[in-house]
Amino acid sequence: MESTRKQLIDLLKEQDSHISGQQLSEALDISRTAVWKHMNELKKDGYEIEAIQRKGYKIVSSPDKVSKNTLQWGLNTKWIGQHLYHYPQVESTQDIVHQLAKEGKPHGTVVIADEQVKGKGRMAREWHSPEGKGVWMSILLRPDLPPVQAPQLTLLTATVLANVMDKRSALVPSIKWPNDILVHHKKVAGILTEMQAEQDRIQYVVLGIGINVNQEDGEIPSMIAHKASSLKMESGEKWDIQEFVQSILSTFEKTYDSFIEEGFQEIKQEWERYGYKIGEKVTISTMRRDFKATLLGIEADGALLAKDEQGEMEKLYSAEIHWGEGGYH
Ligand code: BTX
Repeated sequence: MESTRKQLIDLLKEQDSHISGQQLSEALDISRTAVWKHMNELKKDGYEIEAIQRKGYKIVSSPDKVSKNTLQWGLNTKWIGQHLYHYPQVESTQDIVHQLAKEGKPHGTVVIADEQVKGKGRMAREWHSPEGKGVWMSILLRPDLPPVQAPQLTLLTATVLANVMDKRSALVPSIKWPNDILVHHKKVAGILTEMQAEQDRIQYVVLGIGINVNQEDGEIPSMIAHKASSLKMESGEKWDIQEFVQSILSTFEKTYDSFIEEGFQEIKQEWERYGYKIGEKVTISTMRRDFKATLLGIEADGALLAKDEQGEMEKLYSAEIHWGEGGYH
């Protein structure tokens, strides 16, 4: 039933014009009445469908609201999002996935919410996640990797987000080490990777993705408005959150699978292609000191590589990067 509906949506989406009930019933191997019933179900889930006699059906608009059904029907993936939970409001999708992980839910389980009231960033920072305006989701991964490789998953996710934004718009995203996606020097997305591990094996990883999508001017809290923005504010266009999430999940699956098979090299190159300020001079603050350095790229273990003014190479695992006036600090 669900897969027929998914095929039906795919068929309708492929067409620019109408597709007849007869064609649909043949393609899906179901009766005309069954096609009609499916159409009614789609309407219930918020699809607007035009039906014209003798011409057939056409999707006029897809639902604005995210739901488990509509997300899964258009999802072309093998393992990610096959278990998917959608909630209108949660404290944090991270906590829900931790819980699901403990209950034994599989690799690729996804939790997505319209709103988070206790969205979290790194080091117990807050992540502003207003209702219906962004992607607030967490993915459960059970990689067969040693814990030292966990930072690679954050870097991988950053390349996936940059790639999808790049493909779907004229925006030029960049990745600020280790986990921010910037557009026009402002943060539009963040990644939070939390891990449960034994000494030499990861038990599971909860990968949190927060993306500001459709906030308008004035909807970003004033405290962070100088350094944060949304895709809509930067591109001038409203984004279809549903399709955006589907494309993130399918790109994630492909990238993750090739990372597991072929290793980190390609991700590293991709990361450096989008890397913010790579090849440029910045100020780096670590626990020990502040110094000026040129950013060179990343290492396989996720460290940031920089060369200081004395020509010394520095490998950084935890640091803040600053530059110029304004912009992100
Ligand atoms: P971070 O620690 O790099 O960034 C947090 C900082 O970013 C905050 O201290 C604030 O200055 C700024 N900030 C807060 N909200 C926003 C926002 N909406 N847009 C831009 N800047 C903001 C980044 O942490 C990791 C964020 C992960 C969020 C996802 S959402 C799904 C999942 N659930 C959850 O609770 N967290 C993750």
